[in-house]
Amino acid sequence: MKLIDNPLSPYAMKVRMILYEKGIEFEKQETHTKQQMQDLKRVNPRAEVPALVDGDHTIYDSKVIAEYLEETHPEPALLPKDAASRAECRTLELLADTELDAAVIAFSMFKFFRPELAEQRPKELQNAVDAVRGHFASLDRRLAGRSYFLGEFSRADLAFVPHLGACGFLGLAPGDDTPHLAAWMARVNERESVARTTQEAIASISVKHDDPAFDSNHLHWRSDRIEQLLRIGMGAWLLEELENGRGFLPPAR
Ligand SMILES: N[C@@H](CCC(=O)N[C@@H](CS)C(=O)NCC(=O)O)C(=O)O
Repeated sequence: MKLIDNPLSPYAMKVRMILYEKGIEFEKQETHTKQQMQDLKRVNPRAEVPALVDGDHTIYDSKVIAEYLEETHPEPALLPKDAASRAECRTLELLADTELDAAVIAFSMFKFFRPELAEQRPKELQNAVDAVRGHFASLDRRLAGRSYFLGEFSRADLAFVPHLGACGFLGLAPGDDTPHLAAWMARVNERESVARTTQEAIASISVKHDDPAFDSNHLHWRSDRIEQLLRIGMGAWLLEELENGRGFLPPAR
């Protein structure tokens, strides 16, 4: 089995953690350069990581990969047993992959990718911070009285880890005002799968590549991330970015 990924992608991180949790042997094919991202298009027409190659089968989108791994390697189970809880688990994973990811990416524009925006657009920065904090508060309420999102550890926990971990990296970790979420974060960070994936992400930051795939002057924009920029008042900025070639959309079919 081969995972085509990048150790910094939250979606690839989720899949790596699932593979480690399930003890599945796999080969990593990391995409660090523009050429590798171009090559990825043959496997995933959206040219996004992660993608999984298992024999003759190619699977992409982290949720689809996660479902495939659950079906082919059911133990240890990362989905709850009953149908209603499974639905809740999938809904939480969707929330992490869509709205939470989009809120964190919008915030990261001010804190990481385009730091000059913080001074230029304080109102929009505040909107971006409020959106992330809104997620923290609602996740904190869900976790009250529970060790994990569904009581027992599940894929929902793994789906949230990379996005919330990124918040910490960006200087906005869940704190004392969201104690259940902060305690959950400390709990999941102790898992081997999470610690290992986080280490791999940190190690990859310092490695420099010629012609790097992820270039902060040429950013990938799609789906919910665009919706979030519109919501916080950055729609005109995004259009300018696309017009100036500082942003791009996934390839059309
Ligand atoms: N819905 C997809 C989203 C994957 C995605 O957005 N991947 C980003 C990295 S986080 C990517 O590969 N972007 C392409 C690029 O930056 O060129 C999934 O769940 O796998």
